[in-house]
Amino acid sequence: MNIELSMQIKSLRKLNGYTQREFADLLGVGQATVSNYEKGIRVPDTEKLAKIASLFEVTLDYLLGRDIDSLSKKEINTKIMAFKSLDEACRIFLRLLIEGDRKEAERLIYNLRESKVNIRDIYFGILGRALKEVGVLWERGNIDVWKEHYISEVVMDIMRELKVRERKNKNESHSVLALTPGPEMHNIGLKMIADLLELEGREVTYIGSNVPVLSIIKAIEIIKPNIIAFSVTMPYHIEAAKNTIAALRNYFDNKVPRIIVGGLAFLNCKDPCGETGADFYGLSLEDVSRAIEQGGI
Ligand code: B12
Repeated sequence: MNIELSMQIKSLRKLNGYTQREFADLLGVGQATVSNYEKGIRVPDTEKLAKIASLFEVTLDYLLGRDIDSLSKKEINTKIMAFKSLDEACRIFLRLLIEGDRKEAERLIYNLRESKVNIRDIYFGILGRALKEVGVLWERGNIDVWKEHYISEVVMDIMRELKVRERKNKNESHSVLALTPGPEMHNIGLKMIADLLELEGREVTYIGSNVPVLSIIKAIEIIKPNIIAFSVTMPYHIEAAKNTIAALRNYFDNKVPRIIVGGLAFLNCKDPCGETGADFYGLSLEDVSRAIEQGGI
């Protein structure tokens, strides 16, 4: 697939967080010109192309969409060692998957890990970021739902394989139960956190989505976790988190393990703990680690 210059400009501008006006000011052109670049109505001249490439710290080849299309598979693998940034690796990974070249996409990730790129960076900086970009492409109608599902599945397979290849630290001091409440299906972000906690040496029981409350209670009685991590993505599933947490509090009374909630759903929520009845709200792996340290029943 040949991603056009217009799409590259639009996607780089968005990924770098500029509005059309801000970007136009940086380039020294009017907003209408940027809009025309992005619609493919107008093509930047060579001077502007060079300026755009340098603003986004990409090569001209990359901007013109030639980077991948002109590279052979072998060249892609060699290039992996010389990535300028995780961002570039992420784009190549996503492009391979959109083109349906799963093998190369997988190889890219495993090669990165073998060349000692940190697993946390691979999870959040490449796989997670690629998924977020998939969300943008899906929203814009640039990729179909099946492709979104397919890419999520490939990402989960890669995560499993990466985890199997890792050596875990031995420090099984705290245990974590991780789940998404009720019908919340977005569970990859939480699985990433769960995997990394496990590799740090925590004992993690990840039970994913759609687990009935009675079964969560049974799990808690058996596992006795120090902390329970809930991930919510859809704002309308905050209610499911709230009901589940209320049921746990009701059943265990004051002996319920500490609870942390996180995920995209809380982005515009002023008081995630108040809304759900959780003890902590977090954005990241570090927030969960901090909550574990503060934890205790
Ligand atoms: C993959 C995906 C799916 C997959 C999920 C597969 C799976 N097993 O997870 C499938 C196809 C099932 C799906 C379904 C739907 N999806 Co969807 N999906 C996505 C997508 C593309 C990626 C999600 C992802 O994994 N992101 C990467 C991870 C790493 O990010 P994350 O989840 O935010 O997690 C990070 C943080 O939030 C945080 N975090 C997460 N959990 C927790 C927990 C704690 C305790 C802490 C401390 C931190 C924390 O840490 C993580 C790492 O940084 C997003 C786009 C996006 N922007 O994310 C859309 C997106 C979330 N989906 C969306 C929608 C609308 C849906 C559907 C309603 C429609 C549809 N597309 O079919 C359904 C709803 C299903 C349901 N019942 O829940 C919208 C949501 C918009 C909104 N907020 O209202 C998005 C944003 C797409 C979009 N651009 O519109 N989806």
